[in-house]
Amino acid sequence: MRRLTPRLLGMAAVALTTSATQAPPAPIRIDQVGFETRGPKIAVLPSMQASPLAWTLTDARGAVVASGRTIPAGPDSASGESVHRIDFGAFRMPGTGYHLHVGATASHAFAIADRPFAPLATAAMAFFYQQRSGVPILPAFLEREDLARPAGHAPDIATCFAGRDQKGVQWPGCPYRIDATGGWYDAGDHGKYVVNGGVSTWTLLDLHERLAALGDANAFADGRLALPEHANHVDDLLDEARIEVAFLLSMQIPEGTRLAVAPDAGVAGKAITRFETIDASGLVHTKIADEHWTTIPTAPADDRQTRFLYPPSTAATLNMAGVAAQCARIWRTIDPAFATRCLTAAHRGWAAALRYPALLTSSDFTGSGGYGDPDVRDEFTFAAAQLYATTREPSFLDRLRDDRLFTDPGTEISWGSLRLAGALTLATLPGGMLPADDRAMLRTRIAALADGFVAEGKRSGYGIPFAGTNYPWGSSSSILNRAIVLGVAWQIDRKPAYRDAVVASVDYIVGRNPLDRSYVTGIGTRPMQYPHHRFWAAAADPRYPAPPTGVLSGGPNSAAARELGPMKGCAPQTCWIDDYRAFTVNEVAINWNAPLVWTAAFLDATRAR
Ligand code: 9MR
Repeated sequence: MRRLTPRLLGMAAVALTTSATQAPPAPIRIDQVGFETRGPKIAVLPSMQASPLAWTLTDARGAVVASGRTIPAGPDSASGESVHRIDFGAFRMPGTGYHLHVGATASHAFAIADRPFAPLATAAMAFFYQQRSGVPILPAFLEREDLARPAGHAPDIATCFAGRDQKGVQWPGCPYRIDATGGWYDAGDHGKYVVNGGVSTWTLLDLHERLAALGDANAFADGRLALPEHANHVDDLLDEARIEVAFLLSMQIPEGTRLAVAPDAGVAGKAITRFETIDASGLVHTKIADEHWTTIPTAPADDRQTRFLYPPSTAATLNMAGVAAQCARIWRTIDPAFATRCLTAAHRGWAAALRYPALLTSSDFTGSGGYGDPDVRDEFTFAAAQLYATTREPSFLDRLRDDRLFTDPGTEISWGSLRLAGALTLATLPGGMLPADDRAMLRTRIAALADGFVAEGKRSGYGIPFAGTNYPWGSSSSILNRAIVLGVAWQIDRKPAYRDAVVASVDYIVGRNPLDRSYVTGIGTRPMQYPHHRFWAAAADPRYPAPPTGVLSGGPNSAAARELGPMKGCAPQTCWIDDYRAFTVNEVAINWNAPLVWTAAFLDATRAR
């Protein structure tokens, strides 16, 4: 695909944003999904006033039902504003058509309801069905008929990349092909990446395990989601996650396979000068993807690019091993044969990664994302954690202790950082599965991390547990992944501040932000409308559909967007534009929607009853 120059993006963006048919931004920022009847209720008002201002809350008939004074929070560098908070949590009357007012300014209309986050969780899950590869996307399971499409990449069978990469290195290819039909497309592109599939699937499977522990095991019971598998007597969240688990397994190299690999690939400062033939049994290919970027629009079935397998890596192998270990314990009773397949794959992957602990990913190929990760220590820890949780084999516990996971669980979850994901799994294993002192230490450290996030929420103008000013590519997920940590901390120790911070994170995502945006399509008063996606591409070509409901934008990207025309000089939380060409801020991805599902489902499961 042609990458945009800042100049092009700037021009295009102006045309698009002026043609948008949406309510103008409201000066009082709220969660546009609504508020929980008995949950926290915080709105934010930018104002230079140093002293508190009077606010009122009106109901659908315009009657004042609550009032109070704003809490000035002062200047905030993330938003570039000075802000006041409006805390109306004491008001607990469900209804619709509420407005907040300060002087002559008002919020959008909003609702107060017992379960505002349930529809968000369901809509966010629908994304995954629609990202499926290798199967037709059928009208019966869609909100609109125009979202249906024929199967893409059916089948998706490829051999290893052969030819020159961007740096002129000649790759030798391989004598075999792998059938990797199925799985989910990663994002707006048609690549399927094991590394990003790993964190996304971990997130959904983790949610599944946690919902049971939180007393809401039926949240996604069979029939709850619109899926072809909706009547197979298996939990629908698991049906969806299995699509990707199967893909991850398919990317594993069969026993007895020899393959030429580049030992210097991905090593900083080193060029690839040699290939070495190894026993690649059990390693996992990093991705299956197009040789060249396709343009927007391209429906998956119309992709005419050559697809290749890209070299195996230690990171991909350990992503697969960790998720396969999760699979082995979750499907043990549901589908024992599948669980056994998963466990075998996990052990084979682990053994292969130990044999080749430093096979890094080359980011020098065209046509697909890099997902290059120079540090695979956290992937080892993650896989060991999942394998230990499933097998309780002492060697994995030894490894986790050597890795010092119990004293240092990590600080963030992302596609390239899985240590904390492993830690969260272990921290809530049933008592007795981990030695008591390791467990206690780990839980203390996770609580400390969560306390730090809560403290950041107090420093952040918009009250989110992310006070920094570096908003990376996919910042929506950076915030929601912190919310996952807070949710797990709440599961361990029910401090209201932990859950409130999860609410604050979701509030931000669906409207309580300086752009007064819901970053989720079809959700809220001013949702994102023009994601970077090759099929949901109505903005590029009216013969293609507009996006479905429930798709999360990557969100503000301070690093990339500051350079772009209309966003030049933007404050971090405002470095975003609703333009399908702006892939650094407005793409959608499986690893971003997954934490949206997690947090929305967590809030619904743990609502005050
Ligand atoms: O989410 C990824 C982000 O962390 C990286 O900075 C960025 C550039 O390498 O790539 C993002 O992932 C993209 C992937 O490479 C290809 N499919 C779309 C993903 C979301 O933009």
